[in-house]
Amino acid sequence: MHKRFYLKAFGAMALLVGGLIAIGAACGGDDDGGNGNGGSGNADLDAIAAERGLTPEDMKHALQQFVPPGTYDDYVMFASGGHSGQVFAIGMPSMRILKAIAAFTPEPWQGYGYGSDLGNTVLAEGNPAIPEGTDLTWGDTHHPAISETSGEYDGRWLYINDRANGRLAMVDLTDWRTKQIVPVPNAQTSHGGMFVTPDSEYVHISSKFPMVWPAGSYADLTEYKDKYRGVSAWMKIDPNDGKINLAESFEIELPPYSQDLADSGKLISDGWGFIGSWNTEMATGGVGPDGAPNPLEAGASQNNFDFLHVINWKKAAEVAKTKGVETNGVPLISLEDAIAEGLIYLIPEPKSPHGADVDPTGRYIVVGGKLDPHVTVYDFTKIQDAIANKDYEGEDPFGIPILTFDSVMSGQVEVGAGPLHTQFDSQGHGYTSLFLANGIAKFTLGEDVVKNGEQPYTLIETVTTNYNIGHLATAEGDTVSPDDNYMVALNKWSIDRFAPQGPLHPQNEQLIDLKGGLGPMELIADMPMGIGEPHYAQIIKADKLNPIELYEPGTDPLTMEKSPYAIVGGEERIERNGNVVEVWMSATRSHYSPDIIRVKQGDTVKLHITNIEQTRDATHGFAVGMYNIQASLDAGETANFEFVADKSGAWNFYCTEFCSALHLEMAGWLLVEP
Ligand code: RUQ
Ligand code: CUA
Repeated sequence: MHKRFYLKAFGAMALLVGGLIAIGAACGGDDDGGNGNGGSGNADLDAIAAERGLTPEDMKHALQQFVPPGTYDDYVMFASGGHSGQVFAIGMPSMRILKAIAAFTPEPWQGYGYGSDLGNTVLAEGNPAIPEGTDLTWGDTHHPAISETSGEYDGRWLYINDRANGRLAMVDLTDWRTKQIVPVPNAQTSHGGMFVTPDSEYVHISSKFPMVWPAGSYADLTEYKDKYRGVSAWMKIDPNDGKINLAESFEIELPPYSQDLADSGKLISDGWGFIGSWNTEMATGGVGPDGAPNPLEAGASQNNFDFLHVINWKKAAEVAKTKGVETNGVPLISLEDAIAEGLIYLIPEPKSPHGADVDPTGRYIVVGGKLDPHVTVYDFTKIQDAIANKDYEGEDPFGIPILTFDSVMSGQVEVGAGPLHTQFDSQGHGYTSLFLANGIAKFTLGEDVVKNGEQPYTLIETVTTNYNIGHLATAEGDTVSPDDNYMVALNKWSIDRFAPQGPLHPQNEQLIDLKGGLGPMELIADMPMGIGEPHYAQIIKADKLNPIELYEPGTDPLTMEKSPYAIVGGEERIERNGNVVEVWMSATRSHYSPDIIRVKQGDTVKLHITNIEQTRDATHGFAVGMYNIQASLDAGETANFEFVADKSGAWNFYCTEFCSALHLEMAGWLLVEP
């Protein structure tokens, strides 16, 4: 019965595939062509499809996704890895994983955090000053933000937040390695606050749960309203190296709500930022033997409205210079000053909102309310009018003016159950993920951006996703000019989509074809992610990325400058100074020089290794058994290790990368004499 179906289907499929090939050959087109004209090779394709049990639809999807061996993807998706603490780079449309980039968590393959100074230094500098003695080797990545120029991704740097510890990491996209982790002062957790301003002036990060102020002090939850505070942090990006300059950053005190997803204004709303929130009830939970039956989820869902925070960051940057009070290394504007200076306003958002996303024109801000089947769209021009006219419907318990909902709301669309996050195309559409309804809804925005004869604020269609979608990302989606071809659904559950693997299933990233924004949305591929829990992703055109092929000889990747410890072949040496043994070593195919290091037990070993290769991909590893040391040294890189030789013995060190035919011979001895 199956056979008959397939055989029947293949006639149609052969025509379709034949047509696709013919069209591809004729015009390089990548769209689906319906009317095929047969052509050669169809018998082969039929046979393959029959053997593999593929339908014509499957064949079409395979062609839509296929990237031939040896050719490159059009896009790279940078996805967070959740509590893996990493960032994943994935080629699109092929959905091939290109790299796991270590950020907050030691990563063994590249040897990040296993003895060499790149990972060790970055991880150590990422430890917050308060509380003292904090030694973090784990983080929870959520929201990547690629640097921008004029509102377009420019492919230079990528920032990502640590949900757990209120930090951010900077990944240098010249070599796809993390170069800095910054603990955000006066914040303990962070969630949705990660975005870059349109010219990468600042990367914004806001707190998730408020913390006790001042940092390091203690207050019981009964003092939540008075002693706990949130923060909106504007971290200054150095335009030369992408690193954060804390002294030129600034922060604004926020009420102890749970600040949530946030987005940057752009074009007409450039200079402003928007932060959603929930738990304006300021509930603190309390279940179990200790408290009343008052779980946080119930306490935080009482109000019909929470607040979208509207922040004038360009003005705040000026105000910070005179009114900012240096607080743990960063100028902090008090809530009182922020209100007096007109830096902050609130807008009611219906029922436990989550996503807050600004459309490519900068005019519309779309908010999804987890417990409300609508998205609510606010109009920035109306917000400006309401601010100018002091059109307030009240103020919050902290004195922040609340703009009148009806004055700033532009439209609502019923999209389905559990709307979370919204992305956009350039055709005036929003795409909202529906966690509860398992899908993505496509709808139109306001009248000045709606196109193709469509009506504003109308649901156009939904596509099913599998399952429990969180974020979604469109190609170039957070820029002023999204591409209208690909969208990825980042699903939390996969249930029955992949071969069973025990109780834990992979996440499922699903590739959707948007067809130029003209639809219909077509789901074309599943991608299991069994190495982390991606939350958000940004998708950049691959040709905007400009990674180096090699390090200049003797480069320290941390500074991207020549290392003072770099050597060339012939300069290798070992020097002893008291109980410090310093080694300048070279690595090349297929040996280290020197390959015997003699020390006394208890000596401090300072090891500087230069990979003197200048051949693309000629990476060597360096691992010492029993010392937990492992690093990957890329061609041209100089890496430094420092350790105490506390275990006596004859310890073998070796190259962990299969670098050459004589890779096994690339080894040596660390002789630690008792
Ligand atoms: S959010 S749980 Cu990006 Cu929907 Cu983090
Ligand atoms: Cu060098 Cu293996």
